Amino acid sequence: MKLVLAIVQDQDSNRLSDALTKNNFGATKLATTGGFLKAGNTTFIVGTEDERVDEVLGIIRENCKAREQIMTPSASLGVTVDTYVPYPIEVQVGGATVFVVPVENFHHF
Ligand code: 2BA
Repeated sequence: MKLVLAIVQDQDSNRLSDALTKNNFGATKLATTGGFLKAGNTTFIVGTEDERVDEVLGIIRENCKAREQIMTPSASLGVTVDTYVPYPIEVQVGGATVFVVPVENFHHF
């Protein structure tokens, strides 16, 4: 058995949730925050049999789009405030960041 952890953009989360449910995957959604943009994103936890992992990955790929996001870097340590000009930069986010990890035990009481 495997655990698929997929970090996706909030805009894709309902569509992905519907697609997983329609295909009989059990999924849990967590409201999470990206470390770099400090913006909300959604993490899906999907436990599934090894032979269905590729199917989950296909569903994630089909339902999650890459998007450009603008961020304005904030002044950080080591930068003199007088000389610091926070130019906005464009960052490409997603479609999805996915980890597949082995499950040692699964219990459903
Ligand atoms: P964030 O950490 O908010 O990152 C958003 C996007 O910013 C990233 O998109 C990437 O394009 C860019 N980015 C991240 N760190 C950067 C850096 N040090 N310098 C320049 N650009 C940087 P994605 O790669 O698609 O990641 C989307 C979200 O997935 C991330 O949101 C984070 O929540 C999660 N994630 C990505 N890689 C991860 C990892 N290795 N472990 C855990 N979570 C991860």
